[in-house]
Amino acid sequence: MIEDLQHQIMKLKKEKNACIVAHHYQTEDIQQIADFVGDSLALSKIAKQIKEDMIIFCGVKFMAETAKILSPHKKVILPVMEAGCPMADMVTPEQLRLVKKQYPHAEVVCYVNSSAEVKAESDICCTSSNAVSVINHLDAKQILFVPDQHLGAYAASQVKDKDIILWQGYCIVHHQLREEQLLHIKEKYPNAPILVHPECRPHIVRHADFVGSTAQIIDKARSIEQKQIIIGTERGVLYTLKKQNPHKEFILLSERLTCQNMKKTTLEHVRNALVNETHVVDVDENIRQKANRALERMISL
Ligand code: CIZ
Ligand code: SF4
Repeated sequence: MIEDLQHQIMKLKKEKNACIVAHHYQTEDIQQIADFVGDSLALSKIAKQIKEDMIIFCGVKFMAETAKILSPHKKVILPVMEAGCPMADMVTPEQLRLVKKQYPHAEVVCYVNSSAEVKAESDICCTSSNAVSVINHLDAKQILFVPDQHLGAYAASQVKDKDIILWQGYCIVHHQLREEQLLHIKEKYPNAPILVHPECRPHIVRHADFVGSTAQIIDKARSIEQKQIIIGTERGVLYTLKKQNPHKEFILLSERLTCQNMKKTTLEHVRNALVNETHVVDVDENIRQKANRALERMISL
């Protein structure tokens, strides 16, 4: 059944001249049929380069929107419109405009996990792989970082001479990790290095041997000699980790590391997306141009 659907999708994809991209947090059966699997930075760059006219974006809404902002002439399809990101919803353009007034000299750095409207209000975007270098690149001494307080705090711990004002957003998946859980696992696997995502809270990041985006965690795991590795990010990364490192064991910090929004997309949805060309992601042209400036400024670094 899964194979039948996957086969059907591969056929439709060719007929429609479509490209399927998937984030590392998608289910395994989706990652298997994707032309590209990556973190949000890699997927934004890929979306710009692909030759096909249509992009089927298996991820959450802000990611498909980012692809549309960068590739306005392509048809970008999000198979499930309700696949959102609660963190992205934790900042609205109205709220951001108000807070910007309080800090007129600050530059606004916006994590890509945000709406097109919020990106349009920002000076530059960043992802979890480049937040530190983006901040270091800016001349401003004061930075307003939205919406992830944990990625912002992690970046602040890595840069000098900058006053970083944090928004109070967070990822509902990574935020729930408890220090006691981590200490318990660390006791059980004392020699296993701990690799975590910067969306985790500081009391988790403090114990980590490595902090990075999904793609950076995957790269790091390949170069580690130990056979057991502890992972502090969404379970979808386990697919690539296991595929690339068949002789290593990956221990997830918590069984609850599942992003329900990332898991909304099924193979049936992808098939229907190709057949019906739904749901088309569109961004108002005025917003798109402003958001594009913030994204392109990041990409050009
Ligand atoms: O949504 C997330 O948590 C992202 C964008 C993770 C990543 O590192 O790609
Ligand atoms: Fe949003 Fe967290 Fe899910 Fe990423 S893992 S899409 S930040 S809720």
